[in-house]
Amino acid sequence: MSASQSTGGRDNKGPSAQQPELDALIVGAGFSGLYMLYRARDVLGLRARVYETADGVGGTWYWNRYPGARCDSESFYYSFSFSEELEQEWQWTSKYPAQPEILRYLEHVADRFELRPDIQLETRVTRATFDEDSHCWEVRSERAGRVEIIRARFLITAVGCLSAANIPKINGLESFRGDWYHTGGWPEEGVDFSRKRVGLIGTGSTGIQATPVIAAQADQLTVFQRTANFSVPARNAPLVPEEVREIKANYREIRRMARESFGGFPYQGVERSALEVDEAERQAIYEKVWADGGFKFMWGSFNDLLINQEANDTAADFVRGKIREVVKDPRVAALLSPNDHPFGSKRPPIDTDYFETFNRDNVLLVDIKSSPIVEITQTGLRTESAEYELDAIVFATGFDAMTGSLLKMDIRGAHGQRLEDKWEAGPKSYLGLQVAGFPNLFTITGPGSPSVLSNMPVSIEQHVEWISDFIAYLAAKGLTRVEATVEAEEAWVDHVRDVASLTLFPKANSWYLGANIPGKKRVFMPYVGGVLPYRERCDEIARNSYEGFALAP
Ligand code: NA7
Repeated sequence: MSASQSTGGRDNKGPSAQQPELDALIVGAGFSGLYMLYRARDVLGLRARVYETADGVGGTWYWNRYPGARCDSESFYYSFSFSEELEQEWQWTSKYPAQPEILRYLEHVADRFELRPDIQLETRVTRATFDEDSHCWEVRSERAGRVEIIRARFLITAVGCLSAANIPKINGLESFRGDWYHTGGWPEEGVDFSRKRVGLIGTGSTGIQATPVIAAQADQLTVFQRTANFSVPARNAPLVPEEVREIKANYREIRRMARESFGGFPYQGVERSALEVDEAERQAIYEKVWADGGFKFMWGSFNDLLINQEANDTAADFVRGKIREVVKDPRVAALLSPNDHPFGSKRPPIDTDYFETFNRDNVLLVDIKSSPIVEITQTGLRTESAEYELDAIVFATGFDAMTGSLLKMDIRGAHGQRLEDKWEAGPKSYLGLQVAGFPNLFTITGPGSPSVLSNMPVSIEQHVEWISDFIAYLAAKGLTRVEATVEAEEAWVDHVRDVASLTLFPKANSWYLGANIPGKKRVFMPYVGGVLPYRERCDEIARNSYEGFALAP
């Protein structure tokens, strides 16, 4: 099947029906973009290309090189499942892989499947416009100061959910004489904090990972905390040969379990409420999962922590108790104890010695909720009540999650509608895969899909495979235009909201809701209905001749 046949090329109608240079333009070279390219090019035989802003592949794992950057999911399931050879030949070295190891893995994937010739690095998409005459996307990009324009039948975004850095606007930053960094754009050569007084703003997963590592290196670390966060010990450890053998022998079953689970993790969830056991048993269960470490504290303890406030309180109390046990200064322990959101309603960090770090003499915790930051000065940072001398500032302040990286591309759909306008009141999407009014655009792990609430590679593979199957279906039928209907989109958006409202998630000011970005509409963006039900719904839609999509020749 030739490429032009494969997407039903319209071949004879003059300039308005001009053939696109590409069948698929994929934006982003992280997990999603690499696999999408492989499927589009090597499985479907399409003319496909990846554009990537960075000068290397890796996406999130290219950019997030901050000290302590590590995956919160275990290596053996935070990885691709599509190639058994890849599974068998790659050696993970630790339970929770550090950033350099994941980056090496993704570089290996790019090399192994010879993806690099079709990946154009240092290329930033600056506008994408749908051309109704040719049913193509006209994509404008910049590379080394030069503007390029290319036409593609399908535009597939693989831009990640946490890629648009949130650097808070704080007066005086430009006057700061020291160095400052955002964790999501860390210098490739690293940063040496020895003999430095470092200020770190933000106590999400990133700040919690970075704090112990920076504290061990710097002269002084001051952590500026706006909201105290729950965190569970990771209990990271090297993988021993026996474990590796066991994992490699059981990969098919591991992958099946992950795909058929709620969150994309290859573990059985538990079927018991935190309220159906007595206090002694509950504490014993929490102690066990706390000792095991990681996300197991959430899914391996009780099944109602995210839907029942009373159940949740038992987990929150347990974690607060642990913070008091670990942190020697009761005043600091109290400040580190979250009290304004349910456990797990913000993305739960997992850590290595986070709370312990506040027992160090060179670490200071500053509460910027009661005394907010006023300005950054030439020599440090000033809050309402004190001034701090700093040589370097680290912004661990997160991302304009889920929508930020999509909106940055200035996507314009049918009739010139801008995605930014369409999403003014919050993102709307059918299945998190397509947006009504934006034909031939597919959004891998877009808002409205499980994405950030799941083990990402599982959700990424599901999306990539579903999109590939859809494109193959369109090609087989000679169709060149596909668009989610407004009705299907509205129904899905309602469903996403309704399911979220059954949970405790909306009670937190989290980035899931856009609450971290001033002015962003408060809408719960990911789909909380679970990886398996979501997959089943997507598959059912495909079986029903892609109901909810309008298809045209
Ligand atoms: P997060 O989870 O969004 O955390 C950002 C942190 O920065 C959080 O503590 C915020 O406090 C704080 N923050 C954000 N803006 C400000 C301002 N303006 N002033 C002070 N403090 C601020 O980002 P991460 O990078 O840690 O993690 C992102 C995801 O990456 C993570 O969930 C994993 O999925 C991987 P707040 O809580 O909003 O009061």
